[in-house]
Amino acid sequence: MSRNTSKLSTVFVGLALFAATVADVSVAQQALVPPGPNKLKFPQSWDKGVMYATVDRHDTKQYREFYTSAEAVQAAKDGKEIPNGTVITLAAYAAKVDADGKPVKDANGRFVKDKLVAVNSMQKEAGWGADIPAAVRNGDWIYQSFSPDGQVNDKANLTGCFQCHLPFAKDQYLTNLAKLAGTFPGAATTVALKSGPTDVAINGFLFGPGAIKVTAGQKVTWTNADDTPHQITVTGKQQRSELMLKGQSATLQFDEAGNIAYVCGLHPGMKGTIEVVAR
Ligand code: HEC
Ligand SMILES: [Cu+2]
Repeated sequence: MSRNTSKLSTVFVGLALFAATVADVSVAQQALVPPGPNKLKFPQSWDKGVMYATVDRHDTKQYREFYTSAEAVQAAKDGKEIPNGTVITLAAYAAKVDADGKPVKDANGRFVKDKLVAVNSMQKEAGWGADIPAAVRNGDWIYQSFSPDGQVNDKANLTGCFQCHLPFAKDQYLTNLAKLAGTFPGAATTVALKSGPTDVAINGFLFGPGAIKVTAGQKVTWTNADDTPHQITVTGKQQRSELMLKGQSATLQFDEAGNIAYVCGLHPGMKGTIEVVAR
């Protein structure tokens, strides 16, 4: 009896976690974390820290740099908890584009930075998570978004920051812990992509092919060849894949005939469709 009860409660906790990680509009609209100023202050001299990674955002035509302290890098390398007092800053730049609006690439095939458009920061201090609703809490990390001149962006959806970073709980809520630790597979590591009728590659922030057709009951497998994590999120349903880091695959099964639209839960501008035909 008691064994059954504890099994059941595990299921409920699992479900609650799942529901909380779905970056679903209705949840976001509840404004669990109010926008506007909070304990996190503008990270002065953010660009004096260690720049530990950069990302080309093909979906939003941005170039991003990540900064933090030498202490945080060392903790990640040692497999330890990132210390309280850590500030991690994401500097988002518009990518330089050509006359057709396509991002210009440098000699290494990487985006070239243009104007700084936002400074997003996550910081951790003992007890800071206590104010955050349990459904979205990220340990003691809190978030804020600033304009380049250090003003709080009071339109920023701070609940969204917590929701998107929550699935990375086992990586201390960082989407890039392996980059911080220096263990991330380098650009030279190529990912083998399958091209069967139910395989979708993720490459350069695009689903390839973007539209596929499967039979009800079939499974679709996505494989991530990008340096950035991705996650399949079916629009209008609570169906969502595991996170995929570079080289990882995830599978979802579609049992009912109909048209499925999906996005990447981490990069909602990435879109794909699946036509599920009856058996
Ligand atoms: C739609 C999902 C999503 C939302 C919403 C989101 N992030 Fe992130 N965040 C990411 C992803 C994915 C990365 C990895 C870099 C990239 O792809 O741009 C990232 C990286 C970061 C990093 C660098 C550290 C790390 O995790 O690697 C910081 C700092 C950060 N985000 C802060 C914020 C703040 C502040 C907000 C809210 C204003 C926010 N994020 C909202 C998905 C999200
Ligand atoms: Cu993605």
